[in-house]
Amino acid sequence: MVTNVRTCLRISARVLLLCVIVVPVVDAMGSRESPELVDDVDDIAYHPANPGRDHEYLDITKAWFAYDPMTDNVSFVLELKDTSGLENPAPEFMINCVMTANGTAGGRTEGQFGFYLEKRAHDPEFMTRVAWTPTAGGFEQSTVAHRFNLVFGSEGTLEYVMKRHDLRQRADEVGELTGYCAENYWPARGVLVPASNKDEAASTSMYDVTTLRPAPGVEAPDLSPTTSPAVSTEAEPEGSSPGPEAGLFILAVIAALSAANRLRKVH
Ligand SMILES: [Ca+2]
Repeated sequence: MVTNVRTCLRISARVLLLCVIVVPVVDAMGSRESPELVDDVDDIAYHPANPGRDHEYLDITKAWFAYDPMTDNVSFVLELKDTSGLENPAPEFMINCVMTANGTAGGRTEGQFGFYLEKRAHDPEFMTRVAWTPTAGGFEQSTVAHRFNLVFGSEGTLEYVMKRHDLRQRADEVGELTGYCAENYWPARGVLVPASNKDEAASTSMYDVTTLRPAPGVEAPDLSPTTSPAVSTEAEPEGSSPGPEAGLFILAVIAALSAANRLRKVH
């Protein structure tokens, strides 16, 4: 019996040593336990003219960038208090989540990443987009390929999975997150109540995307759609997506024509 125990201990020690040798050194990014952004809970600003209440999918609680050394992918994750309401949201609400992160190189801001989610009123589809807007070069946006996952439930998340290579082409560091989740009420098509329910959040942390190390043997990052029960959308070809800005523009035009309201035009 004692001999067996000693044998097991020797084997365990060798396995542990092997693990220490094989596992690469990875500079961790963020996680749910170590987020970049932490925002108050139950701090949605509900507008008196907007009938939406208890819409906890607007309540931003955390956000972080995560790194997967097995795929060499980087994910931006936005945690909301409860995303259950997004499984079957009331059609009268147009829902937007917009988060931006600065991209820097050598301490200089090179541009801004934008992470977008939009569900138009009377349309059950969710649209997502990741865009890069350079500081120089006429501020012309480009689309960053991504895979989107929406996890429903308490502390549910919006996740944008991207190739680290695509981030590194544009910046060495990402961070300084700022943005919001908001909704507008459209009781009927073309009739907008211009009053938003909204939660805003921001942080100043930065992540370095150059010093991360992929696992040995990683060659082709996988951005193929998952088969999980969560909502998943494929990356859209560059230039083919109308994007949330286009959606807002269309909504603004319809509202102006129908209600003669003066609305802000968003490009
Ligand atoms: Ca919040």
